Amino acid sequence: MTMWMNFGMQDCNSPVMEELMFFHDHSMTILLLITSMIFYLILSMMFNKFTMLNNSNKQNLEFIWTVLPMLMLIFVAMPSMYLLYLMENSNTPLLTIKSIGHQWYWSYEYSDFKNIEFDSYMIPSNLMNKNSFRLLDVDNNLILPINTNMRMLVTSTDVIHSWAMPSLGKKIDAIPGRLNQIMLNIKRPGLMFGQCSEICGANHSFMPIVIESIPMNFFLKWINNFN
Ligand SMILES: [Cu+2]
Repeated sequence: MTMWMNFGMQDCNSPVMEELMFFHDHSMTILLLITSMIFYLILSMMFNKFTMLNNSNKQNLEFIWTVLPMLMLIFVAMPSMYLLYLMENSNTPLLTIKSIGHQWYWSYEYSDFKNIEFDSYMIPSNLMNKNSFRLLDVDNNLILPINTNMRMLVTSTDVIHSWAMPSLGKKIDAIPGRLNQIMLNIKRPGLMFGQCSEICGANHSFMPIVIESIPMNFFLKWINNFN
């Protein structure tokens, strides 16, 4: 049932994505009210014979129907601006991860530790397990701790890619010769799926991103046992 309720979208896994979802519901509510009112007005104008001659030169009426839509736009614009700044917000990160786009796979570096870097390739259909997610699973997941402020530095070695993770509300371009920064904070343990979001070449569809979020003590164990 949940799958149908959220139209196949993944559940929110970060505070920012949760706010984005609230904003979506808020603006859709306003949109629905406006649309139904317009629909009603169109119908009523089609089916009555009023000439509306009395509506010309009515200053008060014109003032109201100018100011009301303005107020509605402000009620949409204010939370939108707030979210725009919230998404760019950066606070002191405890961990930095570098994500590098290649044609056509991602590689990750944990620069806070020694020699922790790996490539993350999609698992092709002929090598899938029965429980694999087709075109989404990778051989090496990006392992991240939960409830931790993290900084992701995104770049590319060849063409422009885009690192995107819908359930965290994150999408940032990976541009050769440039480091883009994005802040991550994951709320709960789980698997999250994303894809490259910039048409980057023949195998653009086949360079997915998988985050596996785990509690900090497990993360530290994973770091210690990495070789
Ligand atoms: Cu790409």
